[in-house]
Amino acid sequence: HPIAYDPPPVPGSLHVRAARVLEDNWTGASTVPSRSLYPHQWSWDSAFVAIGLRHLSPLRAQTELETLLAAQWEDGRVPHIVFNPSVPLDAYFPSPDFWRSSTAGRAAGAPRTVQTSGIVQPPVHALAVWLVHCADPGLSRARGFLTRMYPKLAAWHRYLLHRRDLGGGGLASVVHPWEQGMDNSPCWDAPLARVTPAPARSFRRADLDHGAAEDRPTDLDYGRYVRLATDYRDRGYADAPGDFAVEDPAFNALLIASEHALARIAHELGATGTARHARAERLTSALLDRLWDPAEGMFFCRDVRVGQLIPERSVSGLVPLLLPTLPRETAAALVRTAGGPHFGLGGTTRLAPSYDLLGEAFDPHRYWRGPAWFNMSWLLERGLRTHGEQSRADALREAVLDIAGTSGFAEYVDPFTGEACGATGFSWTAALALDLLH
Ligand code: 9YW
Repeated sequence: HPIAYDPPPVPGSLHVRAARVLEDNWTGASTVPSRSLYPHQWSWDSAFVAIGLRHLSPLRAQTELETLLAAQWEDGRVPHIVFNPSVPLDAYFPSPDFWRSSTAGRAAGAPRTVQTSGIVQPPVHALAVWLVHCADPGLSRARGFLTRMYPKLAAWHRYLLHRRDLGGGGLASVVHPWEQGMDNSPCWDAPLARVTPAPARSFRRADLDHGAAEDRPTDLDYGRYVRLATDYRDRGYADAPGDFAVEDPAFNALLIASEHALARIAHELGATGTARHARAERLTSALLDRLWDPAEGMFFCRDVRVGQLIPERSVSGLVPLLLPTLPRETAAALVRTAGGPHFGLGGTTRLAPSYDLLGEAFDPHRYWRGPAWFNMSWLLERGLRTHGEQSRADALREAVLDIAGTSGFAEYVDPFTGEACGATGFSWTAALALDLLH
């Protein structure tokens, strides 16, 4: 009998395949986000990776965060990239010779032994440290994990709250689109338009060697990213109001969630943690005062230079749903907005799009201008569950697990179809799928 030909499925369960991605991307002390595109250690990637890795190896998860925090600057900042010295300089742009951390960052206390970038990324770290501790408290105590991490995390939050309150309203500002993590979000279009781009011939984009140009930011975006980073470096990474300063809802919501986590860590170490919970509540009030738009039912970015909200709907404006102490009506409005025409969750989209489906700049394949990213859906899944939306959370969880597997753990996907974009074998996609399996 002729046997119908069935292509062999990629072997292994989702768990086994996700674990293999993290194994392949492990360098011995940390995990690269992607072997091809991002061959160093990234800050918020490592936090998400550790959250998944804790289910495979609590020791590796602790090590991941320890490696990152070992590169912390004396002023408290945690750099967005820690460079691997064995990777050739031209493998990723901007490389260590662009940031020049050990010379340009000397006044800010950059480490001498390791090369880093000079900007930051969203503060997911205290949350990750706490979740990693909870996965194996015995190992964590035996290794003094929380005792060693606590002062570093406290200094990190102090840096953000003191050096980065550029708007004076109690929230942290980002000074570069790369800091917020959604590089080419349409939210940055207006503030970036004020920045004179660096000439295209003054740098070489290594990302285009590995990624499709139509899925990546444009050359004009890159010219502006380079200008902003160069100016910051040439100021010795001093935090004075510059051309770009934005208060972002996701960045600040993650800071608040991490402040609550830091309170739990303090409590575990024998303090009360009360002052930290109180600080998180003050930050939550500031977030509501400065970034909430009741008419639109979501949070917006604030352009600190002009003192106004930026009228672009980004998934970032839904992320505060993560916060358990958000007022009930605020959480309910966010759930409605997520399921409404701008984000389509549970309707037209399978995962949360990074940007407004009805926005003029929407593009389902271009990076942070529409595609769905797994860390955003993971945060929303947590938020839905936190606010009692179990069936919506279950549906989102199912979609994340399904699309993580079928896309080969893609970096980002078409929000309607789940089609893979960017790199595959992407670490936080694998890690967060693993976390949702547990
Ligand atoms: C780049 C590593 C990083 C993420 C960012 C994402 C992308 C780097 O990759 O930026 O060169 O474009 O936007 O959030 O941390 O995965």
